[in-house]
Amino acid sequence: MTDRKRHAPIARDTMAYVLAGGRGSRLMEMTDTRAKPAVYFGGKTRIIDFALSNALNSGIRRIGVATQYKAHSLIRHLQRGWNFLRPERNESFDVLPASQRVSEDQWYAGTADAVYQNADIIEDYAPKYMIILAGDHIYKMDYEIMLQNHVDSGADVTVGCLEVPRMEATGFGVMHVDETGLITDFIEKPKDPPPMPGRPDYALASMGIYVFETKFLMDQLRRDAADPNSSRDFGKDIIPHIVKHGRAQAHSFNRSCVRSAQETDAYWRDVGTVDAYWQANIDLTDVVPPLDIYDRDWPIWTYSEITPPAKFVHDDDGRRGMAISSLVSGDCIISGGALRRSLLFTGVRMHSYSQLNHAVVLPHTHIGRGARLSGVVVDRGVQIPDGLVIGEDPDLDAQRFRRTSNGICLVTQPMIDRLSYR
Ligand code: ADQ
Ligand code: ADP
Repeated sequence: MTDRKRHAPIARDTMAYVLAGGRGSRLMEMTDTRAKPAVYFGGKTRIIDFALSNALNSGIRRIGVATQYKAHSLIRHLQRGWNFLRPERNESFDVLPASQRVSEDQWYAGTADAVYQNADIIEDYAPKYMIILAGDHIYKMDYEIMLQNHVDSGADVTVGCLEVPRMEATGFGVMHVDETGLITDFIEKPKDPPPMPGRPDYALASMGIYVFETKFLMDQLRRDAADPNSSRDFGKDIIPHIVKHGRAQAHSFNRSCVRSAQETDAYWRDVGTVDAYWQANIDLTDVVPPLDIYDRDWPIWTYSEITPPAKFVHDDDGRRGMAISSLVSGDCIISGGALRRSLLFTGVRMHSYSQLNHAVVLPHTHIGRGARLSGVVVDRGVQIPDGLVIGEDPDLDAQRFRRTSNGICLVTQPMIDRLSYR
């Protein structure tokens, strides 16, 4: 890392607590076997690596990850890639599966409960501050700036927020703030989101990121746990309660988003649908993508297999192995196939005369001879049969695969297996 960062003690006195238990059901079959934070993104990384890398790059050295839904793949990834923080250096990395630690018949009821059930572990580490994060968004943010903002304002809680088009705000917590940034009202997932003053088409949305002093947070969680009407959720219960009875401050993502020289916009994506997932991956094939994953000042850490280089086999018999405007990961062999505007994760094999166009192909997938795929997301390990065509006949695609209203097809192995029975 360069000298862009100076690690002030405030980050070292903070624990990042990443909520990674949700399924992300709008990603359809991609989250049948893994939680959304474990979904592959960008060629080498998984979605959760962004929040974890932000924490690490911000100077935070205590991290807890609460898992629940289909956590095996996520836990394996965390153990392989994120287990380097060391207790002897006052660092810690804890994977905290819902394990009925408080009551024997309960999973994490909601996001607040996912913290409350591990209160003893957190209090044992005694960090002065807690930053609560969601493990399912793609963005680069310096949390240290938000932590400093929290300390400076003396608020009870600081909520990360961004401006979103008003009609897209129905899936968020939406807030009103006064001219000092004090949150005066907070509505979780409003049907008709209130606009920002002077900007009728925009609403101020919560990113689901919160900073608290640990002691205050624990007091709130205990109070909430005693309330039989609470759903034990930050967005539904904890934050609205503090807005009403205490001081909640908004912190704009724009103030602490990390941009490299090439990035122009503050980039934040909830890649929660097949369309959004496909688009955010394909965006990386732009000449100047809105998200710079090559920024050496803000590396996205991950576990990655050790792989041989990608290989392109191009021969004189007209079998052309080539990639145009594409990202190709290690251990891919493009043997006489061609890809354009596509992203291949590790270990993809493309055989002769196959073609990929605007394709996102997850690890260890085989693209059979002469297959032609465009506008697709192909799940891990799928064996695409020789000659299969996707993206040219909408009706046929919709019968065979998970086709979105934008015409993107999600392809999984069970869908391919069903083809051979027809
Ligand atoms: P949602 O997007 O609906 O709203 P939610 O389902 O509460 O998010 O999940 C937040 C995070 O917690 C996700 O990373 C999810 O994986 C995880 N999670 C969910 N349930 C969990 C559980 N029981 N145990 C452990 N982890 C769990 C929230 C806020 C909104 C805000 C949006 C921003 O409530 O106010 O606008 O995030 O995306
Ligand atoms: P096709 O793509 O024509 O169906 P193959 O996938 O068998 O055929 O590969 C053709 C060529 O690609 C091989 O002769 C070899 O040069 C290269 N190749 C295929 N697999 C590997 C591999 N595992 N390691 C190195 N080179 C490989």
